[in-house]
Amino acid sequence: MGSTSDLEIMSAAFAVLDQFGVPYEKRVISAHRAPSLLAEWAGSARDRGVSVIIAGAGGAAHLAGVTAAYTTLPVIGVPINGKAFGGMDALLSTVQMPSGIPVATVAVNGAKNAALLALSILSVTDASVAEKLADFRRKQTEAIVNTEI
Ligand code: RP5
Repeated sequence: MGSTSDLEIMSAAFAVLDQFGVPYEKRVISAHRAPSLLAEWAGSARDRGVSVIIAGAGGAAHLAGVTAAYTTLPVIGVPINGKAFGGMDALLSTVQMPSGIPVATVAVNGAKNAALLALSILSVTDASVAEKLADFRRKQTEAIVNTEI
């Protein structure tokens, strides 16, 4: 994420990954305030064994896009609702990538779905994650079927 001020929103992603028992790196790296560190971190991610990157940032949210520029790993962008525009600034900054450098952008503050999408990507080659995802969906459906109002 771009700042510790994003931590509260991004915690929803950590909760999902913890629930699924999937290990992850958790870093604050700003595309604007620490660009060299971002280049080094994203550029070496595949060699460290990272499979998917989730990048959450608000405002002029260039984190996901710049991260995607430094790696061919899948990058999922989470636009964060900061102090202005209801997060529309971050949404457009994250989603409107130039052709050739994709970012899979989830909803504003959609950190939970970002983690679930990352797990879906992992599930292509990891049967254990695939089974846990299927179980998650089963329970989610059951909860709705059993809802009484
Ligand atoms: C972005 O600027 C960060 O991702 C954060 O959402 C926003 C504000 O950062 P702080 O000024 O709170 O550190 O780069």
